[in-house]
Amino acid sequence: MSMQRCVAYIGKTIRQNTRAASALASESFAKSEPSAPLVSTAIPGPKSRDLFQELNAIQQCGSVQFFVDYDKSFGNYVVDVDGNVLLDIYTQISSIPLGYNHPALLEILDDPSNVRTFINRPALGVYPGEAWPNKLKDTLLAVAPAGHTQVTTMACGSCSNENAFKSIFFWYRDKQRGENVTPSTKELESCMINQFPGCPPFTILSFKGGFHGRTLGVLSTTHSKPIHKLDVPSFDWPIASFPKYKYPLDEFLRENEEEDRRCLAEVEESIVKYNKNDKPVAGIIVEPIQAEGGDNHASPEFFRNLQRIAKKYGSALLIDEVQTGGGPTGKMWCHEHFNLDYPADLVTFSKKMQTGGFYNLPEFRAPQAYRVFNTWMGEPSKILLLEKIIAIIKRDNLLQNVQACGEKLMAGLSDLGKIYPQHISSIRGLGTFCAFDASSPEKRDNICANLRMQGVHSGGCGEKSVRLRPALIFRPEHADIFLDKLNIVLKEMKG
Ligand code: PSZ
Repeated sequence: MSMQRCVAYIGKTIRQNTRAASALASESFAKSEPSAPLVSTAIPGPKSRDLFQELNAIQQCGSVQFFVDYDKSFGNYVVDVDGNVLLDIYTQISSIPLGYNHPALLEILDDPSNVRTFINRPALGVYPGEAWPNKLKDTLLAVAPAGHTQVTTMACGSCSNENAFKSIFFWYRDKQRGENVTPSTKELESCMINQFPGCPPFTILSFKGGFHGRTLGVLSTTHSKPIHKLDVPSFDWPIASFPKYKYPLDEFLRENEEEDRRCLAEVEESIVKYNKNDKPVAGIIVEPIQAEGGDNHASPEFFRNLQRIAKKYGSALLIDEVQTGGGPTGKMWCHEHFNLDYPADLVTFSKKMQTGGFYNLPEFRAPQAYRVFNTWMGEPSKILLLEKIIAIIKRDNLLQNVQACGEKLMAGLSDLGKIYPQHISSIRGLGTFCAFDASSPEKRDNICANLRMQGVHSGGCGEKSVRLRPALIFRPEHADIFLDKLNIVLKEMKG
């Protein structure tokens, strides 16, 4: 056998063995999972309600839906403390890629050196461990969006966006400074009392319906619900309309293209206006699919043109992949569906990626140390989880699985939309990142509540949408269960 053929043969054998191992792993995984939902009490049940009283005495916990038994939850099923077994298509607000108690993740703790990573939490910006550069290369950089070689970890989605904004502002100010990047004494003094020129009036353009977090800076770019913003001072930063499409998309091509043009014109007008008023638009932040705001999609053309506008006016483009990143749209990064002319300047992530953080092009690297910094700056044990998660995504072809399940979900939802047009409409999705609209906010809440009593835990978003955020290990048989239960709920619905 020639060397070349020998290498090809070994490669093939490894691939076959890996596929066999993967099939076995998925089979035994499926066997350990409950085969169907089972609801035996109201949800929240009596135990959840008792625990609620206990917690409520300590903190405001009005957002708690039910208490979870994390020992019993497995795979795609979350089990509550009252023993109800729910097919979870909301997965901790879209944050657990491999479901509950995945054996590969549990195995991580069998290795003593991993245990040490869990207990010795470093201040990563000053004392990273020996393995840290390689771990970043093997995980976050191995799955980086094309063109990205720089990554900084952070604790959560909000603080990733906060620090991405700061990186944009540093970049923008240094562009203005030109050759002489040394700040003046006046700048250094005025920044200490929140004044110009040390604190320049730079702005970030965001979109109506966008959600980028709740901390004080990014909250100025969050516009999904008044309750997030009420009573909190905000920056006067530009806000443009995000497309609101008519569905099905192929029936409303002309209208939706016109909608793209309307929104992009608003973006451009806002930039011109703010730039003229000495509030330069240093950056634009956008979700590839507006999630909290109602699963609002925009076309690849919209995003390509948005990037062209950003370039034209010298503003950075920050794509917030906190909810869309990590595979639920069938690609690791949702904006990879858009075929942009250039890499996005910055891409933020958290949720399914286990750690918060952001990718940035080299020119967006903070110009001095300690300018993007905090005590923990991420968490190495989360990278151990991410390392395994990425390996399982590859081993089990989970992105292909997401695409196949997404097609099944969309086909099933479209069928239900035809049977119950009075109840559900505007069915939309990419991969398993799917949603549909109910006929009113109350009806949406009813659908989610009734689905839960049927054993399916879903989530709402926007004004009247139901969103699906299953784990990447959600399989076609889970899609069947969900569609079957939704059919029961819609059949029983009045009005
Ligand atoms: O109600 C809330 O605070 C929720 S419910 C879902 C989220 C927040 N998502 C968080 C999120 C996001 O979806 C996008 C697109 N960008 C930023 C964030 C903020 O992330 P965290 O919550 O980790 O700070």
